[in-house]
Order: sequence, then C-alpha cells, then structure tokens
Amino acid sequence: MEYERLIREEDYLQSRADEYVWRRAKDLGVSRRRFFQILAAAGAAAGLSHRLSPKAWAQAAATPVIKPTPKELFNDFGSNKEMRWENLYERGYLVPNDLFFVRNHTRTPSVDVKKWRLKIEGPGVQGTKEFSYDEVLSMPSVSVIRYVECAGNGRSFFAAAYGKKADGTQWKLGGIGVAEWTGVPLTEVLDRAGIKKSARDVMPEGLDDLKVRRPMPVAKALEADTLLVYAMNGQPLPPDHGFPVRTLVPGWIGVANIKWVGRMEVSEKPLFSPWNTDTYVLIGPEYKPEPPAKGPVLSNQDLKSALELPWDGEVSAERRLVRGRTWSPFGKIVKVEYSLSQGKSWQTAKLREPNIAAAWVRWDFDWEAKPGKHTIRVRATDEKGNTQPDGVPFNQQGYLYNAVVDHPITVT
Ligand SMILES: Nc1nc2c(c(=O)[nH]1)N[C@H]1C(S)=C(S)[C@@H](COP(=O)(O)O)O[C@H]1N2
Ligand SMILES: [Mo]
Repeated sequence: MEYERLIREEDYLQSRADEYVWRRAKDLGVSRRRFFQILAAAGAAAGLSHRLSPKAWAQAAATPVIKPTPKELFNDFGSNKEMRWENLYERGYLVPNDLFFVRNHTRTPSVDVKKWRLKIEGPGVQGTKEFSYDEVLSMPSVSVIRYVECAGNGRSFFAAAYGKKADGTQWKLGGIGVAEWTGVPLTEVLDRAGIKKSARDVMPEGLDDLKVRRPMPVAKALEADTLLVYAMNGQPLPPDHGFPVRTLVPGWIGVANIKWVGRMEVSEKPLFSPWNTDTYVLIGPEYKPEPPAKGPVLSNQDLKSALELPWDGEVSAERRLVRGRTWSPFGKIVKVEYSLSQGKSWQTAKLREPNIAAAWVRWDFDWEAKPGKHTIRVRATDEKGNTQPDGVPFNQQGYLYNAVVDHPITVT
C-alpha cells in the first residue's frame, strides 16, 4: 500500500480491516469478485470510512501493540493503550515499561537490528551518513528523566465542555508516562554527520507503515536533553516504544518523539509532513490557518495534573492519602491545590521530591472519605507562573486540553 494514501488513520485501519476480512472470506470459499461486491455494498450503506465497526478495525489491526496490555492496567483503544492512573499509587517516580502508555498511528513494526541503519541525509549535512546500532551504542551517552505525553491526552474532556467530541482517541489523562531515557544527544549524532551552520530543521522518520515523521528546528534538536534514545528505564527500548531507537524531544508533543527511527533529514528550509500540517495543528473557531499548515503548529505540551485514583471508580470509606502528579514542559511545579467542593474552597497539597522540569512532581493530601459520590478538582502552578485554566478553546482534533477537571469518585 502506498502510505501517502493511508495517512488518515481511519483509512489505514480500514485497509487492514479489508485485508483481514478478505483473508477470512477466502478461507470460507468466497470468490474475490463476490468479496468486492459485498464490500462495495457495505461501503455504500455505511459510508466509506466507517465501513467496519471499531471492534472490527481493532481485530483487523491484529496486534498493533506487542506487550501485554491487560485491562486492569490499560484502557484499550486498539493501537493506543491508555495507562490507568490508579496503578501508579504506591509506585515510584518512574512509570515501569510494562505500565507505560502506547500510542501507535498504525502498529509496532519488527526491526532487524543487524540490518538496521540510521541514515542521516539532506542539504543540512555535509553528506549522507549511516550508523549501525553498535556505532550508536558506542557514542557518548546520557540518561535523563522526562515525560512523553500525547498531544491528545485529556481529549475526552472537550466533549463534556462543548457537547461535541473532538476527533481521535478519547483519552482521559493516561496518555502520559515518565521514564529514564538513555541515549546519545542528537547534537552528538548530528556533529558526526557534519551538520552545517545553514541547517534549519531536523526530521526523524519512523520505520512503521506510515513512516511517521515530524520536523523540529535545529535549536531544539541541539538541546542537551534532546536524545536519540536506545534504553528506557535501564532496559533496551521495548518494541512498542521504538526499538531500536527513538527520539526524545523533552516537553514537546508526543509525536515529536519518533519511534523506530531509520532516517533523519536535515534541511536548510522549513520541512513539512502531514504531522505538522494536517494533524498536530490547532483547527477551530479561535484558530487561523498558517499555510501550508491548517492551523497553528504545536510544539510544547502544557501544564496538567492527574490523580492516582480510578476514574469514576470506587474506594472505601476511610481516612486516606490521596496522591497525584503534576507536570509542565516549562519548569518545576511550585504549587498544587485541590478542591473537594467543586471550587468553592481550595487547599494546598504537599509536594514530594523529586520535582523535575518536563517530568513531574508527586503530591498528596489526607482525605476523610465519607460514603457518597464526590469529585476532586486539582489546579497547579509551575515556576514560570503558568496555571491550569478553567477552560480550553475547542479545537477539532482535541489537542492540549489542560483545564481543571472534576475527577469523579464514589466512596462506599
Ligand atoms: N514512528 C512513530 N513514532 C511515533 C508514533 C508513531 O505512530 N510512529 N506515535 C507518536 C505519538 S502520537 C506519541 S504520543 C508517542 C507515544 O510514545 P509511546 O508509544 O512510547 O508511549 O510516540 C510518537 N512517536
Ligand atoms: Mo500522540
């Protein structure tokens, strides 16, 4: 399949669904001609892009994610798996690899590391350079603790705020994780590739079916903590998280952290891909197109908080320690307040070290939990003075929802 035609995730999944259904149909003795007649009829009836149910899409994508993602740990959105926050309670600062959310535009590819090469090319470097896995591993490395968060994390809250759903995976707040990432600073790799003074953008490209790729300006690529990562929490990067290498672009939207990198383009002109023109841009009544992008192009994530409690779940009536975490791409967190009265009164939560910029801070407070339905509201402030707003203007694709939310919880 030509990937240009399959840029839309729905089209991609549909094509895989068709493939899957065709294989099943063939096994049942259906002829190819008859199969296409059935497909066409179904398409006309249901509207092309939604011919199959989401369940059938998920089935069709077979195993879009390789690691086990049991429903106690993850909310299942097919190729996307949302971390369930309650599982971070009584865990440490880092999210273990087994619990880390997965966001795949298509599915995890299998990469043969013996054949794998990182190719760096384009007018922004002296010439084309290739590095093997061993060569990457032998370069000077660093380890940093940072989050990776999906730009759509919190998207589902647009529906409640505006009475209409934004397009895409309906994440609550589990599209984030913090890990210790080990790798080679991108600046080190780009130096070896002979990056020129005139270089402008760097665009890593994935080896997955859609070749997901997205440029960043050289200034971001050369920051000390922008890495070509090969280990996550002390283990070789797991397949679902980008084996053999991914980029880490701290503070930036999830999609900047390209997994399964096989190629990097270095340009002297601004670069564009579908992921900075059609998606990961703000489209909505408050935003104007910025051609060739359909709206303001996203870079940083935003300040957000989440509670380590089941979402709309149950806990027992007792005096309990409520815990949560807050993160900002702009700096450390200086204040976290919570309200058990839907904003009538606020108290301050205790912050717990470490408090790492572009990672998160943990905090807690005591709660005399009495039987009944409750909501817990949290708002935070970072060292740059950013606070969580009460609302976020609607954007069609539901990015960067960081407003204060009411976390529903029932005490029994
Ligand atoms: N090659 C490639 N890189 C990718 C993606 C992808 O689909 N393909 N998804 C991106 C998105 S949208 C996010 S939020 C992060 C998620 O990283 P994780 O799956 O390791 O949590 O990976 C990014 N990198
Ligand atoms: Mo994402």
